[in-house]
Amino acid sequence: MSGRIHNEALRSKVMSAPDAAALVRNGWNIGFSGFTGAGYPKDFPEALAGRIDAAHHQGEEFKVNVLTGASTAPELDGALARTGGINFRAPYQSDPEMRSAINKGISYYSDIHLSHMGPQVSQGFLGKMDLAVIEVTAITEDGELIPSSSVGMNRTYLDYADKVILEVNEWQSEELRGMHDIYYPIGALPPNRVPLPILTPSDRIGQLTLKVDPEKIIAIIVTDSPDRNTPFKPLDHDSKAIAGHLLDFLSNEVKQGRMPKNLLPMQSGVGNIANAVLAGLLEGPFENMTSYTEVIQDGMVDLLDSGKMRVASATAFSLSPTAAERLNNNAKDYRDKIILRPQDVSNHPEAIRRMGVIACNGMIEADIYGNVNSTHVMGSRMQNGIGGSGDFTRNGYFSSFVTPSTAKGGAISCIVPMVNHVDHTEHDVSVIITEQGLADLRGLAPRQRAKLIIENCAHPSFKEPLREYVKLAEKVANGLHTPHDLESALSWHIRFLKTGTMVS
Ligand code: 0RQ
Repeated sequence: MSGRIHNEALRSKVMSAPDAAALVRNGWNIGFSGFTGAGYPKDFPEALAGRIDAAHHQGEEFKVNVLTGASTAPELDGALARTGGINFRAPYQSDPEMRSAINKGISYYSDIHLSHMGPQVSQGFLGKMDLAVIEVTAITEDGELIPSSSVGMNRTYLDYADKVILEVNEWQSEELRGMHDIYYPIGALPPNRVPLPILTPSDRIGQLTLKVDPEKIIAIIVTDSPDRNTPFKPLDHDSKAIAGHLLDFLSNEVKQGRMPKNLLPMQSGVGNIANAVLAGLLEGPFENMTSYTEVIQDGMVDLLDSGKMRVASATAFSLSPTAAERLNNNAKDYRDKIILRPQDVSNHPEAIRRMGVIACNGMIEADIYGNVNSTHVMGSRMQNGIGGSGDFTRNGYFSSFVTPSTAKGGAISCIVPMVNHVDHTEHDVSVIITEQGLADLRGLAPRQRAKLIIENCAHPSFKEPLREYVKLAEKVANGLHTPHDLESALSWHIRFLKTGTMVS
């Protein structure tokens, strides 16, 4: 019996993962904990996958809808997608098996802004929630839940699901207790919504635990497995160059008096480049920084350790194995520096706009006018999803997008005449950065932006073809505000699909 279940009555609900999976019915809408590979249930999803496989072998229909906070791990998205038993998935995912099921048309996928997910579930837009499966660190004597390494959608799923299965994960440090801030009033629906009283990233406004109606708990599983925790790639030339351009830009903003010396709260997306930007900040001149973001990566833990960053507010960790170990062993030392909140608070437009958050996210491609595609490859294939990038981009003080200027060994230009899909429109994008340089688009009209993006950000081997495109577009377009040649605007993508390269 786990020493982490302090409530007497709930101890009788402990069972094996396969026994818990046997309680699930075909067609259920299931809300799982988990955000960027942290705090997802470790054993139940594999057991459910076994149940789905067994049903399929018997020739029975068995599919479920899988809702999460954001991306999870092979043990959840991978295991369930492999069965072909995911009918519908939302929101952000990044698992190769899940991606394949989406792109083969086996699973429907709805790519919802992460801050919208809570309200949409509460409003019933995604249907009735049958089950919540939530990883926790421990259960208190009075039956409240100590969250684990992510909070994500847990408050909403626990409130709205008919039934609840808990995974008590003994791998998670018990000293995470005290790091969370769960604000309940924000779950109110219109016309009863309330203001979000966060004025600075360090503000604590809620309680330390999640509430659950004990009557809803149908099973408790005890686990002891680590989060996904993938190592970051060593910093390469491109990511260092991109980080350098952003840091120079921020220094200049301070010099111009447009930002305080300690900057404004930083948001940084997932991935190696985002981590490189954080590493750059470690070397940079800024002190006393804060972060209001959704994920805490290694670079941010380093900034907290160095004292350069005072506080980081997020909804989840996304750490390498070494950083996860460091955090797990010293969790209590981070309690006054790290706050984990539900994702409808960490990504709330009101807080992001009020505090003037600096947004920095990865992208697949940008076009010459500043529209950004974060999600689609060659028009139709889903890569991961929009995640929280839209929450921060639309509402931040300014928004930057980063990418190497080319992909697939130089065959693809990440600066194109027209994006093959738009996630962030030209109206929301302030700055585009590649290893080549930075284009500050603020205050510019489309044709002025095009010149800057091509000259500052495109790879040298694609600069001339982009200039040629602009010349042609200005000749044939039906207007000179955002000139396009509609016949060839997507020809670079078509060429890649036909020949394997955008190079003509
Ligand atoms: O493909 O894996 O087959 O090699 O896209 O690209 O360069 O490894 O970059 O890991 O930083 O991801 C936009 C996907 C960038 C990510 C995206 C191919 C490339 C590779 C990945 P392979 P890289 P990253 C915070 C905010 C949206 C969500 C977000 C993302 C693969 O940043 O998902 O920002 N962002 N959330 O080869 C075709 C191009 C390409 C391309 C790259 N132009 N055309 N393929 N690739 N550029 C987090 C959350 O919200 C939870």
